[in-house]
Amino acid sequence: MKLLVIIPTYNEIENIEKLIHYIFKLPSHFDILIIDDNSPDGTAQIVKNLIKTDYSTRLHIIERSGKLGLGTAYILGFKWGLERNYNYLFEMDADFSHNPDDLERLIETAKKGYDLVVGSRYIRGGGIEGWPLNRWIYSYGGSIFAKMVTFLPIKDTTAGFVCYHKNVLNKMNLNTLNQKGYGFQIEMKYLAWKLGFKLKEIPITFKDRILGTSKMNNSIIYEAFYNVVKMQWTYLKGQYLKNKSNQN
Ligand SMILES: Nc1nc2c(ncn2[C@@H]2O[C@H](COP(=O)(O)OP(=O)(O)O)[C@@H](O)[C@H]2O)c(=O)[nH]1
Ligand SMILES: [Mg+2]
Repeated sequence: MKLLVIIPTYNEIENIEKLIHYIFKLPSHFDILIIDDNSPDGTAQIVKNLIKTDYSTRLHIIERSGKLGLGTAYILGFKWGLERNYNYLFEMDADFSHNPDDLERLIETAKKGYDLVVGSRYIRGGGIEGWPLNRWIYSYGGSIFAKMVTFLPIKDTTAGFVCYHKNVLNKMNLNTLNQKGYGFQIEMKYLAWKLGFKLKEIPITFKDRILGTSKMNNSIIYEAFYNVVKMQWTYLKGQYLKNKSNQN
């Protein structure tokens, strides 16, 4: 069984090497794909050195010319992984907010027969450490808002620590998913649900980054609110799945 962890990076030089070593020491055999957007701090060079010296078969990098956003980075990563027949593909941040040990719990749960497993901050047993109140309100408020508008049966709709069975991604028309940040995360779960896949949340503790800086900004949050409404509206008009799913 082939497992691929996709990690978008923008200025993660303090985190990336340690994270890669950590993941490769886990009991399961994960491969890693880094999508770097020409980080000015030289993140890509660190990864390329590691590919040369230690991990030529398991570690991969795609370099883009500039900061093009999280959503498009993941879509590129999904396509890359599907072409290479990975069975399960993971989304994960580079900054240790997501505990790499939880990758094992995600895959364990997926193997029980779930198509999409979400590492969830907002179910019993999950949580967030180190976020200021306003950050928490945006995130939790956004999650509740998305649930209220769409009825999506997921508590942490903006979660970014996710395991997908390849069938889920194959069924999606990835080219039509053009949202950023939070909006992208909500839509991935919404579409998987509407396509009839089995979803499951498991509790995780999300820790705010210790090193490096956040790339989140208000425009990404506002866009997500607007797009949730638009998504549900298009669905109710009967046009959503036609555009967003593959016919095959
Ligand atoms: N390739 C790429 N990675 C990004 C971009 N924006 C954020 N990231 C990465 O996405 C992950 C989450 O971003 P982060 O700044 O930690 O967001 P936060 O945790 O919500 O504050 C980190 O691994 C970032 O390096 C981007 O535009 N391009
Ligand atoms: Mg982060």
